[in-house]
Amino acid sequence: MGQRVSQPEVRVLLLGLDNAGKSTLLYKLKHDACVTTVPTIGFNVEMIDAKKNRKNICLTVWDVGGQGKMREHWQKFYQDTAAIVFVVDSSDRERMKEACRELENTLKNSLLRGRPLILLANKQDVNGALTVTEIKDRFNLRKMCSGRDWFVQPCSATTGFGVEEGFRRVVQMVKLPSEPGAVKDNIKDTVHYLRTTTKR
Ligand SMILES: Nc1nc2c(ncn2[C@@H]2O[C@H](COP(=O)(O)OP(=O)(O)OP(=O)(O)O)[C@@H](O)[C@H]2O)c(=O)[nH]1
Ligand SMILES: [Mg+2]
Repeated sequence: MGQRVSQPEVRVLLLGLDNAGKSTLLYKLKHDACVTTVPTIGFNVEMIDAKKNRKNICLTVWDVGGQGKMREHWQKFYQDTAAIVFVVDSSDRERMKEACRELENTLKNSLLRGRPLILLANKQDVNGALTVTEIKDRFNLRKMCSGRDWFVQPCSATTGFGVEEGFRRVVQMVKLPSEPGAVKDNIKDTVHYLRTTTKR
């Protein structure tokens, strides 16, 4: 417990349309379990330990409901977000445009400027699911993500394929509070950042 207090903490926001598989992913990652989910009204949050640059860090992963009415509340979660994980149901071709529109809206918000995006192309176990290349094209990600790092990871939350790889990418791409350009979400980290960056 005491150890966790000194661990850098980074906030990761899990977004995507309803039924994309966000909650299934979160529980697969946290408990390596295939949990039967119900649509999320509100949010789930889990803390996940990881290592970056040989340091222990803690990812606080916020999984916010993706139904239409819930999307109005997404922006309340943007503050202090270090990375956005946007989950897409790759088998739902009919809702690709809707997913693309929601992602575009999200990335426009100034609170998320420059934050890395990891797009999880979920449900790859379903026959006929769009491939990573097709998803990159449909979302026009090169254009949509200019000015930020981005990556598309194929995965299946139910089989577990690609899930850990996806979150390893998140850890790689996220900036720790002590790094330039990182989110400064508490005074201790801000003081540490100023001390280390002004040292000659
Ligand atoms: N075949 C398959 N089904 C999946 C996968 N991931 C999730 N599902 C199923 O998709 C449905 C929706 O999953 P959830 O995790 O509840 O979706 P969500 O994104 O959290 O949805 P909201 O909470 O409404 O935003 C469930 O029936 C899951 O079992 C996957 O990789 N493959
Ligand atoms: Mg959910």
